[in-house]
Amino acid sequence: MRTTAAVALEAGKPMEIMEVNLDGPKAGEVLVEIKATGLCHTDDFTLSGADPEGAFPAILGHEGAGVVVEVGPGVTSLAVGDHVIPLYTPECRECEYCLNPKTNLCQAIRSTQGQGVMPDGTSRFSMLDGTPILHYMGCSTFSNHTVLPEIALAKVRKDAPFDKICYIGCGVTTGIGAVMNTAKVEIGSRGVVFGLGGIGLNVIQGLRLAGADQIVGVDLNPAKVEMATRFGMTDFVNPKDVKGSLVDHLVELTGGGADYSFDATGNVQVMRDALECAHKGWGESVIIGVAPAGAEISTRPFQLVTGRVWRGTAFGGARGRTDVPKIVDWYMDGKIEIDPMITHTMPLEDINKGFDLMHSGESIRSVVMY
Ligand code: NAD
Ligand code: AHE
Ligand code: ZN
Repeated sequence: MRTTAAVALEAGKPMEIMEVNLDGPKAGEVLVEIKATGLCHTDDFTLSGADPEGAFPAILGHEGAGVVVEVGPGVTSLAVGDHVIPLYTPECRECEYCLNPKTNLCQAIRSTQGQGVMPDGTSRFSMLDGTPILHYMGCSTFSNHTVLPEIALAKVRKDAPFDKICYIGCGVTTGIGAVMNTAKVEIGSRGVVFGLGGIGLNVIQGLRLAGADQIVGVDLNPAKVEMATRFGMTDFVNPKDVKGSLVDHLVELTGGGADYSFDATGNVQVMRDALECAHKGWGESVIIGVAPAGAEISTRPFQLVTGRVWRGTAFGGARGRTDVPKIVDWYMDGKIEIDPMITHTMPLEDINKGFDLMHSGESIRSVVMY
């Protein structure tokens, strides 16, 4: 079939909207019509050329929601008409990782996914002249139609709006999951969140759900304060306004240090500050942000010797086929809020403007509606 997609032809260039060829689903695969997709900073990171796994031409996008159009041979858990959310972290329920309760990092298709191809080693997308186009994070939601492995789709209820639940495909689940699944924050905790964007605001929402007593937000952009306060931030710190050490300031503000801190910026110096503002003896710092090729984190080992813990999280530690339908229920039941964070919507033709809004700091989440 033919479909319309935003194609990333090369790093650092705007995507181009074009008709592309899409082959039908092979064994174990599913053809999905994407109805809506969010724009995550990770898409921007890859488009910029900073992603060591970035390869072009590719169809980016990994925060979508849509409807099953066709299933390939052997698909048993999904049928035509089902509503689905693509999963960049699949859940095969069989691999060594899925069978270990300590991780959500299913590895069943990780190596081919990282190379931009389906598990059989080929791409379903091509240009009209036949040139192959790579998949991205196994999802490619910047295409109106896409093909995914069955294990990379969460089946969700049909009454949930696509233009909101697409955000559960990354940002919402990552932020709330980092608090609930990775940090396992206890009631009464003090948290510090660096970066009040599409992910950090969901960390804040998660901290409030977990019953944190203090939720400190740190961002260079004061325009983020209103939304962060709405979602539960109790104190705001703009590093530009702090005279002296940011870490010392945060330790003082939290009465000795954060029980839990989170980096949602992708900046390795911020990651260090996040670790070092954690409380001596027990503070835990969770890295969510994705850093550019070549970037490394560092701190004095003494920071860890004296009881701080540094950890990371992917997709908020969520097992997608199991957890994502539950998070959709939380949204539909009013336990979590999504709508205010979706500050802009646009047709696919304007997707590059959505990234401009991200760069200028005007948007929280932009959503493309097909
Ligand atoms: P975003 O652009 O919406 O938000 C980033 C925020 O960080 C902005 O508000 C910006 O002003 C702030 N910021 C930038 N530099 C800062 C600094 N030095 N100090 C304080 N604040 C600063 O991005 P997003 O979509 O929320 O993504 C955030 C990060 O999380 C990105 O690195 C993204 O790649 C990563 N991410 C990781 C996962 C995962 O599974 N680990 C999932 C989604 C996104
Ligand atoms: N390709 C990058 C790594 C990118 C990365 O860490 N991705 C996160 C999800 S970000 C979603 O917005 C993730 O899931 N990581 C685990 C994994 O297996 O990719 C690089 O540095 O090579
Ligand atoms: Zn993302």
